[in-house]
Amino acid sequence: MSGSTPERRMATMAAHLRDGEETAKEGLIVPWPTAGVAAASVFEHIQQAPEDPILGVTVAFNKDPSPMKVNLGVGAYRTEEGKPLVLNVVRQAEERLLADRTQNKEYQPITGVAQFNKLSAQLILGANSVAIKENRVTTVQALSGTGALRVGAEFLAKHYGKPVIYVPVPTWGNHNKIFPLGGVPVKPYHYYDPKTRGLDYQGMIDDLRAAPVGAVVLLHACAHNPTGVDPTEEQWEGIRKVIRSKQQLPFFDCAYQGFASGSLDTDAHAVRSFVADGGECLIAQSYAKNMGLYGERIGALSIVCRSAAVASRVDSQLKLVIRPMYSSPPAHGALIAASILGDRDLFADWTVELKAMADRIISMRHQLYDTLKARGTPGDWTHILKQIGMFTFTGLNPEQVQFMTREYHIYMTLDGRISMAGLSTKTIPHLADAINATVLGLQGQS
Ligand code: KET
Repeated sequence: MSGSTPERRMATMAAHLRDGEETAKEGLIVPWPTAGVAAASVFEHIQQAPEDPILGVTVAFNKDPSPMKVNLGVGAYRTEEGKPLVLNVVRQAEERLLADRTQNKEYQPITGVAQFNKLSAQLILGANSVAIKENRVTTVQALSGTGALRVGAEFLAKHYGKPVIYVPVPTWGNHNKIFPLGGVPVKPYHYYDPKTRGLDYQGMIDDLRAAPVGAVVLLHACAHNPTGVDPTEEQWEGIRKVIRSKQQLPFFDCAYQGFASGSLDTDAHAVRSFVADGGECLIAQSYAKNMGLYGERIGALSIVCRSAAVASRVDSQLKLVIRPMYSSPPAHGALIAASILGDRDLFADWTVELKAMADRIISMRHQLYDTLKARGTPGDWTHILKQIGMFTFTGLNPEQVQFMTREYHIYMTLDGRISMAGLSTKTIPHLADAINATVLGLQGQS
């Protein structure tokens, strides 16, 4: 109903309620709202919401009938044939679970599958982690990386004074929604320098120095999304020193362990350096990408504390955050991940499959770079080779992106990010043609 105001809606509802009282008195049962009253929805005022900037790209892609369409929007791995990949180790783990007749469908504990939690902490912190040995780490199963961030946010909102979280600019778009909705306002820190297409290290350090003592700082553990730009080991050391000197609280988002370098340990370097200094931090882990378990929604939140006693109390409070939110997490993804993490052979096979995915992405970087060079596309495209992880932050602007979608049916986020994992040897020439055309076309107009 256009022109519906809150006052008018209240009046309509009040009229419905009066009708209801009268018919109740008369002993009649009528559907609500009563017959004869023009049925206006109590939701009439609701506006159509825009699609999500990342997942909406897939929605648009699915509607496009063109046979040449390519989806480089969402960060989801595809094979050379452009198909989603279920890892062999995942299939094997599932077969074992299916064959195991002792498995049941009971509720999991509020914090999830205990073995999964233990193994997840070991994966990110290292099997010989001192913090784990001292029982200073509490880990809860989460609904993938997003759920881990959200539970972490609500925990901080409840128990960390008046929290504020500093996030890099740019960052994964959902950070800016998860934290405020979880009760933690977001503030920006400098991260990416569009001029160099690299890290604005000085800007980042200056902003962290200027941020309040005790502020929470969100750090991408590796393979920064969307830029693909990570600090060097030396720069991580500088960042760590500033954060610790200001008693700030690091919150690592680790959605791509293994995808940056191909090695699980190398990609855990930043997190481990912050834990090795004895200080505290939060870590959100996701198995969506590195085990290809996107739809299973499996991840973990770890909180590294100063003592076992504090960790135990933190754990008890995490339960109070989770119980009214979704009670307890689903079992299947956790059981798959725990089988892989806990079995020597499956774990070894997993690292091989993970490395193969990372290598294919790196090979896509080289092929795209070489093809643009061969086309003579104006511009310096070396950032395609230098950037790390699933994405290339191309530097293309929203008009160029829209042109490529309209004319070439190539789908990507408006910020010019492309998922390298969505490319194949077959689709690279098409993408290079599109980039070439948009760069030349817009240059021609200016
Ligand atoms: N953190 C980062 C940095 C991230 O890129 C993602 C997903 C997540 C967390 C959450 O993933 P989850 O599936 O909840 O474990 N990023 C891709 C998918 C998405 O936007 O949901 C993406 O950027 O395409």
